[in-house]
Amino acid sequence: MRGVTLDIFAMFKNVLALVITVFHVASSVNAHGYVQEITLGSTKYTGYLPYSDPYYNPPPSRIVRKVPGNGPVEDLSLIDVQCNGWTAGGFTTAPAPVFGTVAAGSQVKLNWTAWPDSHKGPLVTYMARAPSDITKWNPGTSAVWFKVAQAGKDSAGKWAATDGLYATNSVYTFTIPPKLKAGQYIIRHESIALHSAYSYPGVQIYPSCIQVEVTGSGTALPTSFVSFPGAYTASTPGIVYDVYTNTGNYPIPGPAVWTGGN
Ligand SMILES: *[C@@H]1O[C@H](CO)[C@@H](O)[C@H](O)[C@H]1NC(C)=O
Ligand SMILES: [Cu+2]
Repeated sequence: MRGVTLDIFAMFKNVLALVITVFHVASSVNAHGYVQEITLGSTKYTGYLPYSDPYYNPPPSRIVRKVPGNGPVEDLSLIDVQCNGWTAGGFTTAPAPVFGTVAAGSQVKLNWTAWPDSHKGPLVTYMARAPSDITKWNPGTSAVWFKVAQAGKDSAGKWAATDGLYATNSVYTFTIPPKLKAGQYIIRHESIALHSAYSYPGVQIYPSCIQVEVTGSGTALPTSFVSFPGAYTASTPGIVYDVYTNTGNYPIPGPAVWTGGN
């Protein structure tokens, strides 16, 4: 009799654990996000889809480096912050097998999955020039990144990652610097969510690395670079920020945008 009672109790515990797990997975699917589609000039590319691509054999060839899911990177000291990895879960990102083509000076459109309203913050975009075949290049901790675009909080208090995306069907647009020298580049685009950023750790980084070949006759290259990890630390302006009470300007983290000799 006593044994039966214990078994029922154990069963109840297992069911409860399952319910909690399913709920947790379901809620994390609803939250967060990633770039699901990229338009380079007029050509559309499907992004890396973390909830379906890994289940195909062979996996589809994407121009976006693989990501573990739709979750954030919170430890700014890890390589995870570069192209979205999950070291703690055994997931490291890697070069993608192919790249897209885009002319210098043309527009890049980045289509985000539904972005939660609580995740207010900026959208920031960097590039890094590949010294060799981009499908084999890992920048590691080298300082190779320069900022090409950023959008934070406007004077009306509207945020790029929420209000901005809601106004454009979740598509963020930036321009490849018109005079940028031709070659292969990684575009590192990120959403920085500030809902827990009142102290560090707390800020949530959602990076995405897109491989492109830039064409054109430009000759310009920047002269100063940052690294990921490295560019952001707990003391970088804009990494710790109370989004609920701070009605002033928001300092977007990282260096100034490279104007590309425009
Ligand atoms: C964004 O991508 C999704 C998935 O491919 C697509 O259904 C949606 O129409 C795209 N949005 C825009 C504005 O192109
Ligand atoms: Cu989230």
